[in-house]
Amino acid sequence: MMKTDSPWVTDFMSRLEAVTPHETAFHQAVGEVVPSLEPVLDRNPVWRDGRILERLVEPERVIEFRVSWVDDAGVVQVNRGYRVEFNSAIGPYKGGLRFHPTVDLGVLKFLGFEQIFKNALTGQPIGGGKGGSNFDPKGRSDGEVMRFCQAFMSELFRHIGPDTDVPAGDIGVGGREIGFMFGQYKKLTNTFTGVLTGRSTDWGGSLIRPEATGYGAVYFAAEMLGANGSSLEGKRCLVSGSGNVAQFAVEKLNHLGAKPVTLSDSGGFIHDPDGIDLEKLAFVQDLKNNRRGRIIEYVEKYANAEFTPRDRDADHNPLWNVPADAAFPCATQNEINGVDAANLVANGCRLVSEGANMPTVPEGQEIFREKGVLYGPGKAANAGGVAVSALEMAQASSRTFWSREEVDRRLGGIMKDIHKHSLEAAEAYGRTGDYLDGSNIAGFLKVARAMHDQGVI
Ligand code: NDP
Ligand code: 2IT
Repeated sequence: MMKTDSPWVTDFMSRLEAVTPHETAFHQAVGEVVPSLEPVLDRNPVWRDGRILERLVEPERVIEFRVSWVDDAGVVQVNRGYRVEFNSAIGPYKGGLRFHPTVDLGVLKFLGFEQIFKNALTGQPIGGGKGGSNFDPKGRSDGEVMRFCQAFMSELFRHIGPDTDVPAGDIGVGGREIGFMFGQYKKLTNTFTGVLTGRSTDWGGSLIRPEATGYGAVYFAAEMLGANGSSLEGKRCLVSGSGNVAQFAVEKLNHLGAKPVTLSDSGGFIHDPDGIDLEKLAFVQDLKNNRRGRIIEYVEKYANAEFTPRDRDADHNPLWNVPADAAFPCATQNEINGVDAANLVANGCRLVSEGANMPTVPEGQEIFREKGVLYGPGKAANAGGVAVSALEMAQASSRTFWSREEVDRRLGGIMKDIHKHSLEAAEAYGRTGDYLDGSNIAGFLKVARAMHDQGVI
């Protein structure tokens, strides 16, 4: 939780922790939001009396299920599947599916909770949800991934629908997995609908959806810099991760004249002081998306780059100690701790735009705040992905599809609006220039009004 002197915040959090023991990631996500909302509830006692916040931290529904499947060796495997249908006040549940061995209910509740605010910020009619499994796709054949996805959807299909709950990708779930899950949904229901987003453009997907999260995080950074009379031109940038979000952040940074110099995966990070240009990015995309290789292979191809293996026992991640002007964490939660945040600032980093969800621990956020770093929290900065998912829903249901330029133009407009509304909300509640408070408040206002309008349900 952010540092607070407020007895109300402390009391709210201790009651939440008492009824949700062990869900530490969820406590962290709620603890980031509640201090921002105190002045909002003070000014709107009707929401306090209506216990809007108490209702908001309780998912409307949690589905947990067994996923059994047979691997290539003929061995029966058992995983656990989940869908957290968190809040439908402003639209059908919407949010990704994560396949990663660290997935548990606490992780999915953190992601689902953040999704409510993020989706409200996009201005699109989508509620908040998240799901996934502790299945680890690493090292699995295409056939194994297909059988897992089919087994997962054989239960999930009865809970979702294009007007009910619309999942998409997240860590470990990309175009391949969406294809297998869509195929199984279609077979079980005999319907061809927009039940999942991130589909191939050959069968109902939107152009720019693969690019949208990474592009959006860079557009958000450009907005923050623009509001301060600066730009990304010539800026050295640290990017973590090497998956969907990281790849398209690197692409857009190149388009805007910046110089991305790092990428990572769970094995370590590469530093290329010459910059990761579009040709090098194409190598990474082939490596990661087609050959499913490791980022260490980058340094075999590009001799000027250096690889640093991950040291799980270290108190900091040396990626964040590379001197740079800006940082784009695009891997996973809690990848920037207090030491990392201090290192970034000490080395001249003046901007952080979060492509990942909750990549910075509260102590790190506090450091960015104190040092005046332009800090774009994930729920604002990475909202471009789900925003284009909502545009995919609109296109699919009207059976009309837009050009790349049209979707990209809308994405740019949405990121601009999120930036503006976050700043306006921060200003209105006495937190001038604070994007963390501003995005929490702007997202909450819309959901709170909708929950109030719809009565106690
Ligand atoms: P991918 O699976 O495509 O890529 C994830 C990347 O992060 C990989 O390089 C992976 O390395 C690395 N990574 C994952 N977990 C860890 C870990 N525990 N420690 C170190 N590295 C790790 O996922 P995405 O790019 O889609 O997602 C990245 C982040 O962006 C996540 O936080 C996700 O929630 C967020 N996000 C994604 C959106 C989307 O549209 N896809 C939208 C908004 C946010 P390795 O392969 O070695 O595991
Ligand atoms: O965290 C996220 O916003 C996503 N993984 C994307 C969700 C979506 O429905 O596109």
